[in-house]
Amino acid sequence: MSDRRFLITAGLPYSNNRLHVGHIAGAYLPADIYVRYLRACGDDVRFICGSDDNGVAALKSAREMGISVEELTAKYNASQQESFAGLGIEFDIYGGTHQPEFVKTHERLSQAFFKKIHDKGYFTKRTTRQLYDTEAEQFLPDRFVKGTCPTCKSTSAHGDQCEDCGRAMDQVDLIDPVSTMTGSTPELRETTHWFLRLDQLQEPLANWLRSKKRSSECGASWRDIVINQSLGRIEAEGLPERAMTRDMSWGIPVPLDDPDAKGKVLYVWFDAPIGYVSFTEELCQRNGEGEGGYKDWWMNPDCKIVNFIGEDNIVFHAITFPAMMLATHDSENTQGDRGEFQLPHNVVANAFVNFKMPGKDEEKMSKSRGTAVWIEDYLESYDPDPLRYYLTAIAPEQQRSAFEFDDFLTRNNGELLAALGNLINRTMTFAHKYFDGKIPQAGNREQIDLDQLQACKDIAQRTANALEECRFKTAQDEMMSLARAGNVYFDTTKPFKTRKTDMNECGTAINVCLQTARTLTTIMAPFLPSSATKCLRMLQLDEKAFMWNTACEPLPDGHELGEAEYLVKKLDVLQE
Ligand code: B3M
Ligand code: ZN
Repeated sequence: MSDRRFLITAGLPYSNNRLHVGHIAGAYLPADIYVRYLRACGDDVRFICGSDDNGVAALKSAREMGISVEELTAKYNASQQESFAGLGIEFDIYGGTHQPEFVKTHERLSQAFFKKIHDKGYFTKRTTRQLYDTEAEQFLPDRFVKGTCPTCKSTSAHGDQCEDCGRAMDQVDLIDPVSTMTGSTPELRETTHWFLRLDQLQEPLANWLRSKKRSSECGASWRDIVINQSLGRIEAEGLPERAMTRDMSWGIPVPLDDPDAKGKVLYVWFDAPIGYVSFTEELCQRNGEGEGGYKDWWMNPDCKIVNFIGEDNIVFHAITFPAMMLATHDSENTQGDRGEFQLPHNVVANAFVNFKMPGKDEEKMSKSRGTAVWIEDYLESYDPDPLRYYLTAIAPEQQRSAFEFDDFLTRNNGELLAALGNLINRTMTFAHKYFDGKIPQAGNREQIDLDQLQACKDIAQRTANALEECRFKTAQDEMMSLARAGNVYFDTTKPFKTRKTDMNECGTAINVCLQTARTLTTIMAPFLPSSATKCLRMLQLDEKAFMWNTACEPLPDGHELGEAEYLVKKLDVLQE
């Protein structure tokens, strides 16, 4: 048992839609691989996720679907949980910022957080002008206003962005604005909001981010994409104040005794990251650890917090949320470089996965254009591991990549099946056919045999090194290189020939192949958990064999094997 503690979070998906492969590749699969690996090292880990239920996105979808926002978010929260379970992504808790069992704790902690920042003087209360829909009797969130772009004059501009020229928009600058809620023309009215003084927090933030750029501690150097979008941004333009409240009825009420706070809720990006904290609290309570159990994770410097997210969430995880946490610092800490909450050890972000049809250019995954591969649909026809394998093989760790269905099939058949499946299969079949389903005698090992056993050790170590550094694609490649080495060994030692000439020599080779399968079982488990479980059955081992330090423990001569099973299936193009 190691003495490391980790709290791992994966970005909270909005509960207004189903999950597609892009979401999985971006945050959830790498997080799950990391968690499985840490657990195999004996680390104390909690894996936290849940749905992001508040904000305009849910409100807008509910309106479009003609159902209540509670119904909508409950429906998608359930659908997300099903997709995750189907892919073997196993959280310790899956909450939801407005789900009935979570909303009370979430509201309490979010409001306390807001109050604390307020009391520390890190909010400015300011009155601005915003568009108000007199029919709906409410201020319009950016996404509920359409109009003409003042720059390119396109008529498909929204309150936050112009769809044509891509320019970010201030809703009050739209020409001829129309409310998409009622179709009426909104009027400008004054409204008051609370702005987080990011400008006052940017110094300690920048210093902290600089320390993450080049960390000597293993696995603590952040990816360039994260540093560039956070530190890079602060250094280039500094941080403006940002409104942390909204005029809306759906969300967490602003907890201030102030008439101006009436009818206002916390900005969804304020309360969503606190979801990580409130779900941790809920988990602690369920585990009987008493109230306030979350502090032992969030305020305990012995625990490392690692956030897994998609690239569009970087700013919020590497600037806004850390700034919120810094703003909770106590008065003795005049530098303001430490809050009550500890800052993340790492923020691991991936780029997007695009979608590619044969003979066409890559494009963004989109519901309306039908260019998304939905997990629910995938799971109707396929097992989880081929997708896990593929999404890690094309992991967008440094830049965007593309999901191509043919490539998925090709890699399953040409890599996963041809290397890993094949080695396990031929070894198991051989052991059953010629060695009575038992591990043959190790016998006299020669250099080639010793080299293969050494490769098991070296590759297990290299896989671990890459996993420690969150280089998942490299780690999976390492694991696969052991399968390939095993096949080369099999082909070179030719047990299919020696069984006719020298049964001892043949036994030595099959023994080494089974030792290789033993190591593979442990080191494939973070990536391909269902396949690894099949290997456990075939090798008649229990789950302790998933512990990393057992990866190269020799299987004794004569050890009884389980039945041979197909590890990887050949996949064909589906008939429509
Ligand atoms: N719901 C954004 C997204 O799904 C947002 C993440 C929240 S993490 C605290 O892209
Ligand atoms: Zn425009």
